[in-house]
Amino acid sequence: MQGRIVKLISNDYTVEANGNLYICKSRGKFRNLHIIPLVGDFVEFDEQNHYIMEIQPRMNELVRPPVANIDQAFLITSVKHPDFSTNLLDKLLTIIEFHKIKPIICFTKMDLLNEDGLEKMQKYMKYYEEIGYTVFENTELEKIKASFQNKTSVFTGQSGAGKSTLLNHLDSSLQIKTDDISYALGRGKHTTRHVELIPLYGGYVADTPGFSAIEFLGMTESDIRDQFIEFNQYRDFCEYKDCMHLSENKCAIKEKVKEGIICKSRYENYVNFVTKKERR
Ligand SMILES: Nc1nc2c(ncn2[C@@H]2O[C@H](COP(=O)(O)OP(=O)(O)OP(=O)(O)O)[C@@H](O)[C@H]2O)c(=O)[nH]1
Ligand SMILES: [Mg+2]
Ligand SMILES: [Zn+2]
Repeated sequence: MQGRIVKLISNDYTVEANGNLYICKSRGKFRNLHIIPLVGDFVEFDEQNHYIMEIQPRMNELVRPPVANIDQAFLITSVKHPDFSTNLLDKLLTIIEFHKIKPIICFTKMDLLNEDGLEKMQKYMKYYEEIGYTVFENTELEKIKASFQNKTSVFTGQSGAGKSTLLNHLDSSLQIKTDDISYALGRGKHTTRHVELIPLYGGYVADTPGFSAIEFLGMTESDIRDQFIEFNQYRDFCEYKDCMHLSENKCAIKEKVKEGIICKSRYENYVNFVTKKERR
């Protein structure tokens, strides 16, 4: 029978087929082939013995969160507790772009900002929108619901950013556990412990455990460079065809940063990502 893996807890895969759920095990042969079935996989399974038999080729897959066949990723980005980090957002954008998944930036906890903070955030939001990203606030529930239609979406972001809270607001019947204590202490504690695809508003949405750190797995320096989407329109004006926009002379990107057209924090994060060894 054909189905889709919608949940993984320990070694139990929940497979959905024609509206029914089957708890299945993975077959030993996958382990030998070094394939791990992922949430989001389309599979052939044995409904008598509850074994996953075959995995359909994947459109894409992420390591963190471990999900396959994703159309779009909501980068759930807290602006306070935990505080807004351009570094983290730009890192997530780079990784998601590299996997050819559409990023949707979704800011949370805007209500906790004072006037100054709000003004600063609005500037960032405008910038990310102008370079071509979809930007939501977690209060824009109708817009978010509409974007789920016929798509597989993942919610990803730092622990405590408000992923599960937003899902509960989108559908109050979900009642996913969220963390109040860690919020009071100002730190995340990984309230969500497993990945789960939830059918919602005509699509599937994955709630995932948050993270405290992520890495650029399998990406080269030029891979990282190429995901900074606003650089691409100027790069032909760099003196060197393969300019890395670092110490090269006559670099159009550095010029645009000086002119204030490319956001300084974006450029600084880029330099950080390509020059630091943190990702290897
Ligand atoms: N003030 C405010 N608090 C929020 C908002 N969104 C979430 N929170 C709070 O932030 C805390 C963490 O929220 P969660 O939804 O558990 O965060 P999460 O991203 O699911 O965290 P993990 O499951 O650990 O990855 C909870 O106490 C929420 O009530 C918001 O927009 N404003
Ligand atoms: Mg959660
Ligand atoms: Zn350059």
